[in-house]
Amino acid sequence: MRGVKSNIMPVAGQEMKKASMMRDLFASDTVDICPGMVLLRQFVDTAELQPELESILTVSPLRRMQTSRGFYLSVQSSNCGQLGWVSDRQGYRYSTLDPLTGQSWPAMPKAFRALAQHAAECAGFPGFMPDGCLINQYQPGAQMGAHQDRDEADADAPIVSVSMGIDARFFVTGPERRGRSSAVDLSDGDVVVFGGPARHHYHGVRKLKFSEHPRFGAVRWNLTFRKAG
Ligand code: MD6
Ligand code: FE
Repeated sequence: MRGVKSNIMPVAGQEMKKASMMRDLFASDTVDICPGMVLLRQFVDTAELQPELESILTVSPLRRMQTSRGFYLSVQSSNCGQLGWVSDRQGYRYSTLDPLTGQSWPAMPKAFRALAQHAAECAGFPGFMPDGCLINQYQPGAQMGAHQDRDEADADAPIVSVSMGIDARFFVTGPERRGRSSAVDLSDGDVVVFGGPARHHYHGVRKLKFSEHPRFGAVRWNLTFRKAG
C-alpha cells in the first residue's frame, strides 16, 4: 500500500494495510536463499547498533588488512569480542589481540550478542554462542571475492551476518568457487544466517555501487558473528 495517498480505502484494503503493518512491526520477511542460508529482511533497527559500532572503532580502529600474497583487501576491518579475524603476510587466523594496538579487542556489546543469538534462533540455530564479530566497512568500489569461511573451530555453529548502510549485492555459488551463483541485494537491517549444509558455501559481495544512506552516508557495514574458538 506504500505510495497510496488517499485515505479512502475499502474495508478489505484497510485490513490488508493493518496486516502488513503488523508484519513490519513484529516479524521480518524470511527468505530461504538455499538450504541452510536464511535471509531475515529488515530484522534489526541499525540505529541501535550505530553508537556501539562507533565506540568499538575508537578502541580498535578500522584498518586495511593484507593477504598472504601481499594484496590489500578493498574493505577496511576491525573486530569485537574474544577472538578477532586477522589477515597479514602470515595468512588468516583468529587472534585474541588486536595487532594494531597490542590489546584485546573491544568487548562484544550485549546488544550485538543478543541480536546475533536471536537471529540464529529465528533461522533454526538455537544456542548460538558467538565469541567474535568481524566488522567490515565497504566504500563504493569495494568488494569481497568469492570465499569460504572455514577458519572457525566449530563448523556446527552458524555465522550471522548483519548489513548496515547502503545496499550491496551478495552472491553465493555453493560448494565450488566457480559456476552459477544466486544473488540477493542486502539492505540496511537485513540479516543473513549461514549454517548447516551452507556453512562452507562460497560467497562474496559484488563491487559496491555509490549510494547514500541517511545515517551512514555512502558506506556499507557488515558485521559477521562467529563461534571462532
Ligand atoms: C558481506 N559477508 O556481507 C560479506 N560470510 O559483506 C560474508 O562474507 C559472510 O555474509 C559468512 C557468513 C555470512 C556472510
Ligand atoms: Fe564470508
